[in-house]
Amino acid sequence: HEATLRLAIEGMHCANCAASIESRYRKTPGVKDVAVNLANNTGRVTFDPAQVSVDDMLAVFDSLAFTAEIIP
Ligand code: 9UX
Repeated sequence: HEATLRLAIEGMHCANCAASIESRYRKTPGVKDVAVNLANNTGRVTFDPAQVSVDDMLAVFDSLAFTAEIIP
Protein backbone atom coordinates (compact mmCIF):
# COMPACT_ATOMS: atom_id res chain seq x y z
CA HIS A 1 0.00 0.00 0.00
CA GLU A 2 1.36 3.45 -0.83
CA ALA A 3 0.25 7.04 -1.18
CA THR A 4 1.70 9.94 -3.15
CA LEU A 5 1.80 13.51 -1.98
CA ARG A 6 2.53 16.56 -4.10
CA LEU A 7 4.09 19.54 -2.38
CA ALA A 8 4.49 23.22 -3.18
CA ILE A 9 7.82 24.20 -1.63
CA GLU A 10 8.98 27.71 -0.81
CA GLY A 11 12.51 28.85 -0.09
CA MET A 12 14.67 26.74 -2.41
CA HIS A 13 17.47 28.68 -4.06
CA CYS A 14 19.92 26.13 -5.41
CA ALA A 15 20.28 22.45 -6.25
CA ASN A 16 21.63 21.70 -2.78
CA CYS A 17 18.40 22.98 -1.28
CA ALA A 18 16.45 20.40 -3.27
CA ALA A 19 19.00 17.71 -2.46
CA SER A 20 18.78 18.40 1.27
CA ILE A 21 15.02 17.91 1.21
CA GLU A 22 15.35 14.69 -0.77
CA SER A 23 18.00 13.47 1.65
CA ARG A 24 15.76 14.12 4.65
CA TYR A 25 12.94 12.17 3.06
CA ARG A 26 15.19 9.27 2.14
CA LYS A 27 16.15 8.95 5.82
CA THR A 28 12.50 8.83 6.87
CA PRO A 29 11.22 5.27 7.42
CA GLY A 30 8.24 4.51 5.22
CA VAL A 31 9.26 6.81 2.38
CA LYS A 32 9.47 4.85 -0.88
CA ASP A 33 10.39 7.55 -3.36
CA VAL A 34 11.00 11.28 -3.45
CA ALA A 35 11.70 13.80 -6.18
CA VAL A 36 12.13 17.53 -5.60
CA ASN A 37 11.98 19.85 -8.59
CA LEU A 38 13.91 23.07 -8.00
CA ALA A 39 12.70 24.70 -11.21
CA ASN A 40 9.02 24.20 -10.38
CA ASN A 41 9.29 24.52 -6.59
CA THR A 42 7.47 21.24 -6.21
CA GLY A 43 8.07 17.86 -4.69
CA ARG A 44 6.56 14.41 -4.96
CA VAL A 45 6.80 11.90 -2.15
CA THR A 46 5.57 8.33 -2.23
CA PHE A 47 5.20 6.67 1.14
CA ASP A 48 3.55 3.83 3.00
CA PRO A 49 0.69 5.33 5.03
CA ALA A 50 0.85 2.33 7.38
CA GLN A 51 4.31 3.48 8.48
CA VAL A 52 4.15 7.28 8.29
CA SER A 53 1.42 9.89 8.11
CA VAL A 54 0.87 12.93 5.93
CA ASP A 55 1.68 15.03 9.01
CA ASP A 56 5.02 13.21 9.26
CA MET A 57 5.68 14.09 5.63
CA LEU A 58 5.16 17.78 6.37
CA ALA A 59 7.10 17.61 9.65
CA VAL A 60 10.21 16.88 7.57
CA PHE A 61 10.30 20.62 6.89
CA ASP A 62 10.15 21.63 10.57
CA SER A 63 13.91 21.68 10.92
CA LEU A 64 14.67 22.89 7.41
CA ALA A 65 14.70 26.46 6.11
CA PHE A 66 11.87 25.77 3.68
CA THR A 67 8.12 25.66 3.91
CA ALA A 68 5.78 23.31 2.11
CA GLU A 69 2.09 22.96 1.45
CA ILE A 70 0.22 20.05 0.03
CA ILE A 71 -0.97 20.51 -3.55
CA PRO A 72 -4.56 19.21 -3.48
MO1 9UX B 1 22.10 26.49 -1.85
MO2 9UX B 1 19.78 26.33 -0.30
O1 9UX B 1 23.82 27.11 -1.41
O2 9UX B 1 19.18 26.95 1.40
S1 9UX B 1 21.62 25.05 -0.17
S2 9UX B 1 20.72 28.14 -1.36
